[in-house]
Amino acid sequence: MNAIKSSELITNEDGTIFHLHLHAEDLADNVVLVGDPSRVEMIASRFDSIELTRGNREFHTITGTYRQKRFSVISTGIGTDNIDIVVNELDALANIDLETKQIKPEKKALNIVRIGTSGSVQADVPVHAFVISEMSVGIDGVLRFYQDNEKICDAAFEDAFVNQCQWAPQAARPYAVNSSPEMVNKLHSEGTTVKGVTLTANGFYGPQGRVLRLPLQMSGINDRIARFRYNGRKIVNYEMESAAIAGLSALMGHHAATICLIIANRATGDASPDYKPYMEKLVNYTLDKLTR
Ligand code: R1P
Repeated sequence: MNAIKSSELITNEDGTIFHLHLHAEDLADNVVLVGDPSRVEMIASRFDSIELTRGNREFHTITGTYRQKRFSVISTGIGTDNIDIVVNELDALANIDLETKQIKPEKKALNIVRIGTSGSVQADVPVHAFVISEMSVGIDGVLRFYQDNEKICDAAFEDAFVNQCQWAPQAARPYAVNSSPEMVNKLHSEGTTVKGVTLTANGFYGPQGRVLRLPLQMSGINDRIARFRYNGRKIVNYEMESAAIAGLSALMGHHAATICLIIANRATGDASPDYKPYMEKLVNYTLDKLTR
């Protein structure tokens, strides 16, 4: 097979991959993704041992061991544009020889869990709830650039969403994609976590229905999103990464899911006065689940 061109798979002088600045051996098979770079250190402070700390732009990595399991915690910054970078580079580290730029004959599957913050769109899913994204609906369009995206998406769900929410025809068609069911089951505890559908937006203000000075193209969209129902499913929360993580991971053969802390409720107008202690609880909960 031909090698991938250097312009397509860029490596740095030291042989690390372009944005993450990691060598293949720096990456653990168990990956925790977070948006906020400061969350990387907070999570790694629980580790029994740390073998590597690396940072470039918003992408900070700490690899270490927690309860005898090797983890890499990596910050992605905000948005699915960054997720396109991070998940492609994680996959390249796992499945492409960075020296020869040849795809390795044996495929490696990574376990990827995003621990994030998000906003609830349902009045009965309150601030400080833990929400697991069983399915994510991406309104960002990133997954649509990859061949066979429609094979892993639920077109009937997408049609129902577009119709019920009166989605603007000039906006990208939303893509509905499942998380890894095994990972969702591993993370879920009845009574502690809520499983649901997460809406992944490509912006924080207009794309999540917030009005400051500019009126919205899709006026009243959040009410329609909250009322949307399909096959007993509803949208629970908004954030900005889950759908691209789930979609790219599904196409590449990795096992991914997202678990988020609700820090604001868009339906009731509540916001957490201080979400940090609850994020610590969510991190403890998730690491415990991942090492059982
Ligand atoms: C927006 O403030 C950011 O917070 C949420 C959104 O998805 C977006 O990245 O997640 P994180 O707290 O993980 O960054």
